[in-house]
Amino acid sequence: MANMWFSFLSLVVVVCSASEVNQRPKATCTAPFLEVGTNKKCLLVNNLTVGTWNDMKHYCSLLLANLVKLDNATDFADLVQYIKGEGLTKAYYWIDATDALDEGKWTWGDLTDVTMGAPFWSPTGSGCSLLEPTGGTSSNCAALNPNKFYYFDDMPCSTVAAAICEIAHIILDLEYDEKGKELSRLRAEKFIGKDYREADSSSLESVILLCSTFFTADAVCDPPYKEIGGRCLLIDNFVVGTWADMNHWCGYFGGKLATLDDASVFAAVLQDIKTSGISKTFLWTGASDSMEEGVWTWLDGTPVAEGTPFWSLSGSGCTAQEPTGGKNQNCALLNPNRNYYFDDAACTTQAGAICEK
Ligand SMILES: [Ca+2]
Ligand SMILES: [Ca+2]
Repeated sequence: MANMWFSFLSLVVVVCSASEVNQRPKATCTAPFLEVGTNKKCLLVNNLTVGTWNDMKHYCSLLLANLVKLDNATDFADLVQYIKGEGLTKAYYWIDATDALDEGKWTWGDLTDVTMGAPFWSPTGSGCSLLEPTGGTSSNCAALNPNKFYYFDDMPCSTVAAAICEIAHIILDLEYDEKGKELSRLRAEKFIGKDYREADSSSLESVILLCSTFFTADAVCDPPYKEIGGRCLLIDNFVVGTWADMNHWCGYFGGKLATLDDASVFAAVLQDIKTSGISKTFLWTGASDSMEEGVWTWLDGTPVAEGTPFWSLSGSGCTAQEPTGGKNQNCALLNPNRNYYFDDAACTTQAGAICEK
């Protein structure tokens, strides 16, 4: 028995060391599509051609493409940076999300569920404490709203807006990845259930899938830290204190206030807050502009990303974006009254902490 385990693990290690087998097929975008973001989505952000949601879905289909699917916070963050960087601002952009088929149930064109809440949907309402979508049966299509810093917003599908098209072969890549993950999971369950002989290890593919399970497995975190979004984090509000106090507190556990510099990590933190049942509380991050007003940095000195999908909206009609506190507010926390989007606050505010080791 032990020998069989050993030889199987050897096989996994040997095959996994051939790293090229795990690489996603390289995306090559053909004009008019351009590669955008770390996941190399092939996108066309066109603010000149406009129409209803259906019109623009048709327009994309003429290019053998579809309206963009944004089910990944990193892709969303990269796209917003691209729109800003290219000066493609001021347009509403249709995306592939709709609840026209079943009011309140938002799906992408491939009928997968749209992730609701932060960090995708726009803050709205009094004090920006609510989140879109709020348009009910009169608003059944989603767009990136330039007046809401490109967060998702539901609009009447008859609204005339621009579009972001995504070429189909990337969608196929993503489907391949998702299927791969699902197969990995099923096979890993069999393996862990010691029924590994039934796992089809004779085919190279299944071993590769097992590899991806072993080698993208959760980071091992020392308690009280736990793996959240691939980082070792501690989200706690049992003790509250100033920003400096709580950074010191994190130090008791060998860490410091967290660097939430990645949209997918931020999304995972939000998910953890939602599922862990932690009571509604302000939570310090490691971001501050104490050293130089307006220049936000993490504790390691790296710059804090501006804008969407990290920072809350504020002001009447939610048409401004944090940070807005100037010299009085030099530390950033996750604000429970703003669905835990980033907000600047006085560093003396009493808040819990997100620590990272
Ligand atoms: Ca609706
Ligand atoms: Ca400030």
